[in-house]
Amino acid sequence: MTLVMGVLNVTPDSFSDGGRWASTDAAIAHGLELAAQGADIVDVGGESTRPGATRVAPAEERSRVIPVITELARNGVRISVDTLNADTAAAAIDAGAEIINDVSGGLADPLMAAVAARSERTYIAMHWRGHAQEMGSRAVYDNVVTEVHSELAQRVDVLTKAGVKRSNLVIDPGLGFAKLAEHDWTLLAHLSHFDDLELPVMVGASRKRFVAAVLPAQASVLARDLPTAVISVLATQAGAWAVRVHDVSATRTAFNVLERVAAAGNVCGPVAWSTMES
Ligand code: PMM
Repeated sequence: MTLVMGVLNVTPDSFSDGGRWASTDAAIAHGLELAAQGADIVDVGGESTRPGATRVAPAEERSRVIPVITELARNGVRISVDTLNADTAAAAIDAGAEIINDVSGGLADPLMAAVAARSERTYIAMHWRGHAQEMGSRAVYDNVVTEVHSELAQRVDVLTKAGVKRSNLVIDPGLGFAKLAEHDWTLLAHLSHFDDLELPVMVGASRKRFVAAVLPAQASVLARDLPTAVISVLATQAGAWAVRVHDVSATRTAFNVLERVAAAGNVCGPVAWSTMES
C-alpha cells in the first residue's frame, strides 16, 4: 500500500497551516500527532516553497528543523527532511532523518547529490524549474507530461552519475511547482507515464491551489483535504509509492476503505456472492 507522508512545516509563513507549528514544541507535538494518525513518514521542512515565498538562510532553517527531527526520531518516528540545502540534509541525517526530500531534485544546491550519495538514504527528487520567486513564469509547456518526464529522467541520470544509488531514488512530478492548474490535473491523469523509469513515484497534491477548482469559490484551504484524500486514492490506484498530505487522518481513512473492499473481495468474491444469493 502507498505510504502516507504527513507534512510538518516548521515555518512561520506556510500557506496551508499558517505557521501554527512554528514553535519547536508545537511542531514536535504535531509530528507525534501525525504519526499517531497513521503517517508512515513525517516530512519536516523549515523553508516554505509556496509561490512567492522568500528564501530562508540555511542556518535558520536548521535551527527550525533539527531539534524537531531529533525529538521525533527519538520517539521512533520515521522522518524525511524537506530541504533544498545539502548542509541541512546532512545535519538532518545526523539527527535521525531517514529520507531526503529535495523539491529541486538536486538543482538548487550543487552539493546535494554528494550528500545524498554519501548518506545512502532514500532521496526524493522532485521536478523543479526554479525557486518560489521565479517558478510562476516557468509554467510553460508544450506537453507537460513528456517534459516533466524528460527533465526528471535527466535529474536521475545526473544523480546516479554523482553516486546516488538508483535503488535509493524516488521521483515526484512536483504538482504546483512551475505548473498551472491544468498541468497539475494532466500530470495526475498520466502518472503511469513515469512507469518506464522504474522508480517509485511520490505525489504531493495536498491543499494545493489546483485542488480548489473542485470546491465552491469561497471554500477554505482546509476544505481541500477531502479532494486531497480522493487524489490519494487515485494516486494509490496508479501505484504511487507515497502521498504527501497535511490531513493524515483523511488519507488514512480513505486507504482503510480500499483495504476493506480489497479484503472483502478476497473473502467473498463473485463465486461466493452467487452462492449467498441462491
Ligand atoms: N510540495 C510542497 C513541499 N514539499 N515535496 C515533495 N516531494 N512534493 C511536493 O509536492 C511538495 C514537497 C509544498 O507544499 P506545502 O507548502 O504545503 O508543504
